[in-house]
Amino acid sequence: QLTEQTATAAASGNSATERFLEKGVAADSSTERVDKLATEVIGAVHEVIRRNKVTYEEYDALKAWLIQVGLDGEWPLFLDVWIEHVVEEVANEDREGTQGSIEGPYYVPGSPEFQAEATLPMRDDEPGTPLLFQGQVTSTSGQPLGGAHVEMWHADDYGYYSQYAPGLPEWNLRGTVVTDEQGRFKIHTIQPAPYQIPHDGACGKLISAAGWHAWRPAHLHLKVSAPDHQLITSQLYFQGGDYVDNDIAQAVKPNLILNPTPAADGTGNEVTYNFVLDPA
Ligand code: MBD
Ligand code: FE
Repeated sequence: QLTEQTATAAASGNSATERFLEKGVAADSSTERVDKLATEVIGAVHEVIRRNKVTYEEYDALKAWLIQVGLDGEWPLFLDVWIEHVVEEVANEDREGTQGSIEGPYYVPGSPEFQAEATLPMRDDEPGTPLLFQGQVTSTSGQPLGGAHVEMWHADDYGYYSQYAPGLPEWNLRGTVVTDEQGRFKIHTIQPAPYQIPHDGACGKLISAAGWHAWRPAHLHLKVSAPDHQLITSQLYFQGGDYVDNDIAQAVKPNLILNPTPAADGTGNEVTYNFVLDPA
């Protein structure tokens, strides 16, 4: 019998921070670009302070809170929940193929690879409604993309991600499925539950102080890639699910909502969703 184990803000936050630092990020922005962006961001903050007559008490509270975000390892969480969706919007505004969404803080590259039809790694008694997620990957020119990689990762029925919560097998509910010659894939998994972001850390403190809620709708994360094509990072949601209209991370788009139907073989649900990749 599986028991619910709590993922503390500090534990999942520090894993996310470590993972991100390993990525080794370098933007080669010019001095002019850095000057412009930094000046505008700082100027926007000044503007908020003047307009709202921010007090020293509030300034000190902000300072303590910003320090705490770092100590809790919650910068990846904070940025991906409240900022990334606008970066994604700007980055992909010219795409003609399938729309995507934000990556979020819990992607891990290098998940186990499977051919065309596979069940994501999961526990023998993995709770949740079985879901068959199937489809085809093509290019915007209509060409089927065989050998494309469909990477999927998602939370379990309790809302926990492997490698960011204690007690889960390393690659639980994470896998890479390689499409067949016709670009087709079939992924057997379970439907994830809505996800409550950790609320015992600095981000949770902001949420309760502001009277917000901490929930994201149930979602599947995906990265779809093929040689000579632009990678799509996406998330898919479930029609009628809680928080689909009220995602704290503002990462839901109408085209990203699935409507699964009872599976032909009688076990759980199935849904078809196709990906169209822009040329690189
Ligand atoms: C998640 O699972 C997620 O996808 C995002 C964007 C932010 C926090 C947790
Ligand atoms: Fe997520």
